[in-house]
Amino acid sequence: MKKILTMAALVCGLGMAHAANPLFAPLYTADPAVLVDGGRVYLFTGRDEAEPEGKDYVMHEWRVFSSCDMVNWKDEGIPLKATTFAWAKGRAWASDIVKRNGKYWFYSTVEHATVPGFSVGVAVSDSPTGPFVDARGSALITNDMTKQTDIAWDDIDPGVFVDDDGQAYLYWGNTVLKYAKLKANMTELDGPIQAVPVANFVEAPYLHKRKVGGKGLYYLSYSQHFPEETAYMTGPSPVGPWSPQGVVMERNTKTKTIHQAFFDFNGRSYVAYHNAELPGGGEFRRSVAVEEFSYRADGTIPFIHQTKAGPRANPSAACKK
Ligand code: FUB
Repeated sequence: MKKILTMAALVCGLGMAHAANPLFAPLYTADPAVLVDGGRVYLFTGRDEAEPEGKDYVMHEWRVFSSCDMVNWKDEGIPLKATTFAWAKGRAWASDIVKRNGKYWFYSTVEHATVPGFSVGVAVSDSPTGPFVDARGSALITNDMTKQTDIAWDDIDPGVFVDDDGQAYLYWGNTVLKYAKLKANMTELDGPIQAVPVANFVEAPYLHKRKVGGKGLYYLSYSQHFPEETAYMTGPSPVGPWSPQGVVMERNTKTKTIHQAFFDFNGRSYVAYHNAELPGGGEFRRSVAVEEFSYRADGTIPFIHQTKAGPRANPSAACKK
């Protein structure tokens, strides 16, 4: 089946599409998450299936695409669906992925079937392209575990990060930013859920780290305001204290969300995000895109403009074909 999809995709230009933003036409995709592994970049997305006049997200599955050069992308299929989580009602919203001890851990938003509201599940696989299975058999975070707001969608958008000392952190949230440590098994929280006051925070928290001036600098990026723009803060540890650094990507014109993921691949730096610039795109028919950028010498991120051209070719000699 996967082979047939790949052939079909080749014919319609998806299987090894030339990178020009937005990526992955004719699919509508959203909420990028990125893993670099074996010299190859794996870009995970949600899939928007709303009709042109749709009034809400229709999202049942996640997709994964991979590239050795940021220009040619291979459709790796559907690594998991909302139905992978038997306790979920559906709604395959934003996700994030990390590799630990040779396994791939996928944290994702889904609506819970019995605990009202959205929740976070964790799935695991031996391969970045799946198939993934539910790692717990139950939600990791449910709406009733957090009390800062009454809204049903405040426990969405997990962003996972494993620090060099092996400690894993999960950030998530809508309206209120939250985080918790994860145990080494990656399937249990390790300590209390902490709320982080961030002015204008909406959603899509994403933690990454770089070495700047010989020291680790932590970047916590997120969507702020609505319609959303991408902002970030920096800090000396995975839990701050955080210094606001401002806006790095402008809001979209055809959808109110933007959902970023920062990553380095083969010596260059990138941000993945979504807009709705594919033909027929709109609020619930979004499309993932990628931009290359360079950090300033002091580690700060410059304002990044959305482009139609997308990244330059960056062939990775280490890429496992
Ligand atoms: O895709 C559904 C929701 O829209 C995500 O969870 C948010 O980040 C926003 O992009």
